[in-house]
Amino acid sequence: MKKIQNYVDGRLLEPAGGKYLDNYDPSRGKVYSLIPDSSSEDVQLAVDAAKKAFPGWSAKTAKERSEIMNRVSGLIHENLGRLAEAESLDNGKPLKLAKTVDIPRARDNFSFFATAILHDEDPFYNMGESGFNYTLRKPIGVVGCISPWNLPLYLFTWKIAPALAAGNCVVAKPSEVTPMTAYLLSELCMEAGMPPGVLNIVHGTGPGAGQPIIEHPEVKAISFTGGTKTGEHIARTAAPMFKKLSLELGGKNPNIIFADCDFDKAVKTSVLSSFANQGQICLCGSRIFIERSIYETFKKAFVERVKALKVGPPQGEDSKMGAVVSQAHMEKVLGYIELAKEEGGSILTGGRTAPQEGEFSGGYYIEPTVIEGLEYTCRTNQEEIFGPVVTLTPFDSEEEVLKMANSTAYGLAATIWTHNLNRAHRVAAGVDSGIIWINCWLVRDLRTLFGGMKASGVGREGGYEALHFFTEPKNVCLQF
Ligand code: TXE
Repeated sequence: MKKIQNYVDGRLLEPAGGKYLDNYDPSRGKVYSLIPDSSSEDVQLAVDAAKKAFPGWSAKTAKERSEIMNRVSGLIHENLGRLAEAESLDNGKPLKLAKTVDIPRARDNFSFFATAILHDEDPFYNMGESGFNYTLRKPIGVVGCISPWNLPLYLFTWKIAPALAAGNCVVAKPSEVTPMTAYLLSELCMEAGMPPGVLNIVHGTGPGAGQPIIEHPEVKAISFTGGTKTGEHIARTAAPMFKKLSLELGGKNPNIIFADCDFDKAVKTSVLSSFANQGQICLCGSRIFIERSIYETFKKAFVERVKALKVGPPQGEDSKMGAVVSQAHMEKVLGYIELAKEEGGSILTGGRTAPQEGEFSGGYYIEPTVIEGLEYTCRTNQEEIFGPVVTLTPFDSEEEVLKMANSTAYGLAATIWTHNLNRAHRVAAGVDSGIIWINCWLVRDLRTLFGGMKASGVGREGGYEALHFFTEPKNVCLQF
């Protein structure tokens, strides 16, 4: 049984307490590896290593850091197949998705920030006779990066790359549910010649290994992606210590479809935005609002396409959906489907587990599920399900759909389908979301800001937002 190890001070280490957790393959429902059940002792070793490495790493020029990070990016590319297989096995997502989205994006996260630091500019304000001001950005020091299980290496690197590029040293904890690719990345970092202690990866549970990171007095900033509840807890712990906080949390995203949309594209893309990664992407559009005049036509076309989605073993060539990430998550999602029925919803398709044959019979598979007939205020439409479940709701006016769309505690992403550009920009301005797509979904430019408002988080990731989060800027004013 493969034993994953921590990556501390440039070496692969057993957890100090010698304890391990089971790591499941969700497609078979079986334990296939073990992960360190690390504690504050392991976190202390990692913080000490990061502190020791910080002077050397922050003193390197942007070009020197860029070269090492580009080597990591190149090694991710060279190992793309192996990393994709590991990701698919660990998370349950289709292998094709890991190969075309997750791992290429992890590679690009490293190369993007490795080059962004070569082009970053800081303001200079000239006061003429009185002198001038310049912004001096310094890396923060030792920072904590904590990531979730839905896009494991994609989101893990989305945090550590800007942190490292900006000159910080990192203590990182991937989700205990999907630790494998972060472990494989540590081997690539060693191969790339990343100096010991610059990146440290401590595996374990939230309370066991995550909590010691967020409360450690020498970890000066925390970048977190995960559930809103955990985000609240991290904020409560870190805020009184005046740590910089970046929280990318849950979502309950509206997908707003006007009658004048590009109908075929809206249907096709909505299937993707509803069920990609088994609906386990914080950007998925789980509440579909359709202008009443096309409601029945859209519903028919959408449900037909959803019925055709094949749920199967992740390595299956024609599997469009794989397994959800864990037994606990499957039960959570199925619980919400039961709740939807109690709240008066009717299941148009799906609503059950999708049991597989043979070695995959123990896996966590759920049919893509479409529900209509619910009040926009009911729990099913207000709470994050984070699985292959969407609801359909008709609307009669822009005002009404904005009221419904903005009615949840969340404010992460939104999609708007219309050819009326005035309306597109008006609705984009009116919807409480930090990330908005018009006539498309999940089209990403890494230079753009990324993040949400309300219960979807605090701060923005992406581009220079991320780099600047991981620095302390000073204004220096000089008089002749
Ligand atoms: O996230 P958690 P989970 C949503 C989704 C999901 C819910 C919970 O609704 O059902 O969040 O998912 C670490 N101190 N999203 O349980 O618990 C934990 O070990 C420090 C949306 O996976 O938030 C893991 O590494 N760290 C999200 C990370 O936090 C702690 C994607 C996320 O775990 C900790 C995933 C603590 N006290 C889930 N407790 C998105 N926005 O993309 C936990 N952790």
